[in-house]
Amino acid sequence: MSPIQAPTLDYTSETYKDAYSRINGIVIEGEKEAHENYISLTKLIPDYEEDLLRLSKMEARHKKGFEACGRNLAVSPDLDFAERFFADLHNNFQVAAAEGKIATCLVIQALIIECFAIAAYNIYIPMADDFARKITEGVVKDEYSHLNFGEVWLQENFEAVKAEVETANKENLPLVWRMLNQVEKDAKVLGMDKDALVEDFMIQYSGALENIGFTTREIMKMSMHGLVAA
Ligand code: PL3
Ligand code: FE2
Ligand code: FE2
Ligand code: FE2
Repeated sequence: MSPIQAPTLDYTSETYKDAYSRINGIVIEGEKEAHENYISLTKLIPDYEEDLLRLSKMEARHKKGFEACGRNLAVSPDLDFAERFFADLHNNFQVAAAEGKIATCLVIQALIIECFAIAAYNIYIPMADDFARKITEGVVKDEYSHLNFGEVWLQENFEAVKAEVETANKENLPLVWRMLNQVEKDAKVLGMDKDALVEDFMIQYSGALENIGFTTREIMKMSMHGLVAA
């Protein structure tokens, strides 16, 4: 159907389905944790409770959409793998939430995880089967609005939270790099290139830091902290 679809991908092959079981598990778990994280944030930012609940509902819908993508290919998502994949980021979010660190929570969920999702979904869309492509196109539009929520709050509170954002970046960006290395092989089977993922992530993420108020010089320095672990 789609002229840009790679002709070499066989969505019914065991190789494709095996890789898809882990990637599909990751996105299902990622959407589930995003749903929970936005609910946790309602306690920390009660002024935005209504918005945050709306975001959390979108995440629950995304999860359902990706579950359908797996079912459509007769793949069972590997959720145990996915839980381990997110464990460190998830733990950092929960520690920050317990300490009332709003900026850290927003850096982890609304900036890092959403930029990771936007990059992954954008790279996946041209390679996806017809069913998953339609679902993912709808999802990625929502993810931009989640990123925007974080940008706006952090920008409005920039002077007060600047140092906390820098620390959260330093502690969490290296985790994303490790996660990218962990999915590289499976992503390749789905027709997704790691360099393209990294590039798209960095474009989204540095754009977000710029919107929040960081200078180009500061953004370069903050990006280096991620690369250290690569
Ligand atoms: C937030 O709304 C969602 C969080 C999901 C995180 C997704 C990370 C995906 C990394 C794996 C790369 C392959 C993507 C394939 C898309 C189906
Ligand atoms: Fe989502
Ligand atoms: Fe999201
Ligand atoms: Fe430094």
